[in-house]
Amino acid sequence: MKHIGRTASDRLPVLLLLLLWLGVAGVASAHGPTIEVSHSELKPKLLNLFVGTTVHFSNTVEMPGGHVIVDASGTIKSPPLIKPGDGWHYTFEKEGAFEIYIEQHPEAKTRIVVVPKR
Ligand SMILES: [Cu+2]
Repeated sequence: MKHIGRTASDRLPVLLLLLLWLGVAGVASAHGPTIEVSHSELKPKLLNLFVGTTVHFSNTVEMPGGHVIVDASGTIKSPPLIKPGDGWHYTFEKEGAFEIYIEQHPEAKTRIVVVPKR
C-alpha cells in the first residue's frame, strides 16, 4: 500500500506537465486559422475573419531565399519563410479586404475579408 501511494505521487508532476501542455496547445489553436504556404498557392484562397483575428502562415516547402508574404496595399510583409515548418503570424486589426500573395510567386494569393465584431 505504501509503495502504491509513493508511485502515484511520483506521477503527479508528469500529470501536471501534461495538463499544462494541453492548456498551451489549446490557446495556440484558438488564436485563428492557418494559411499553408507553398510555391504554387496560399491555402485557403479565401478567408472571412472578425477584426482582431490572428492568422498563422505556415511554410510547407523548402524555398531558397524564403517566401515573403505581402499584400497589395503594402501594409503586410513577413520575414522570409525558408524551411518547411517556418511560420509567421499577423493580426488583422482593421476591417477591409486584403489581397495577399507570395512576393516570389505573385500568382499564389489569398483574399482575406475582415469584418467588425458583432
Ligand atoms: Cu517557392
